[in-house]
Amino acid sequence: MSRCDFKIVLLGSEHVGKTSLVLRFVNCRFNGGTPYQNTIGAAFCAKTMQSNGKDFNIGIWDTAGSERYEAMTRMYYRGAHAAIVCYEPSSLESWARLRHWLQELRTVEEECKVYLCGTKKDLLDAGAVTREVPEDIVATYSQGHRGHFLTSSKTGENVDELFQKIVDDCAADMRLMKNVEELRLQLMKDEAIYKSKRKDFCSC
Ligand SMILES: Nc1nc2c(ncn2[C@@H]2O[C@H](COP(=O)(O)OP(=O)(O)O)[C@@H](O)[C@H]2O)c(=O)[nH]1
Ligand SMILES: [Mg+2]
Repeated sequence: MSRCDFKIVLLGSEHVGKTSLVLRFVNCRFNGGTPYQNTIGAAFCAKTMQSNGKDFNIGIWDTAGSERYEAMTRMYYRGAHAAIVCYEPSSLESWARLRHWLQELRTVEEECKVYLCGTKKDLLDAGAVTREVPEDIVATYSQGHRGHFLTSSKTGENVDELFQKIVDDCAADMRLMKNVEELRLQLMKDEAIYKSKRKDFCSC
């Protein structure tokens, strides 16, 4: 089974920590020492996760974030089941951009489950940066969405929790699960047809 059951997209300003979040989650590592590498267009990762004892393949699209690539980014969040919209609590600019993505998502992908993610928690905890985005404003905005997580890709804090909540929410969504089951059945039928055809033509 190679196709994805759930499609997750990461949105947010450049440098906010989207790629680091995906790398921490998928590879359990953090590349703090390496120079910043801008994501071009988007990158894709896949991982198998469990919810309620069942396996699900999740596909994660990490987008570029810069305005330069905005039209392209739209292509990636079309059909997404969930979106992680990132901001840095120490940057009002990144919060303004998050609000922009929330508006976009609401108009384009009504069904998409939205999760707000404040990044680089370790820097806040260590006092290396100061919070600029007030907590009460974040709480107000979070109410209309599936949740808010304050994560650190450096320590890993709350990263697995965020992705697990997404998979649990998707797995509990009856309408979405109906589509997943139908697609799985179709895939099994297609595979069976392909295998029987290959057997017919195989001369060995
Ligand atoms: N201390 C710390 N730095 C982070 C964290 N996440 C990302 N960074 C750093 O922030 C910069 C931008 O991260 P990146 O993931 O490339 O951001 P993107 O442009 O949103 O994909 C990089 O230098 C990362 O090392 C974090 O949780 N803690
Ligand atoms: Mg990136």
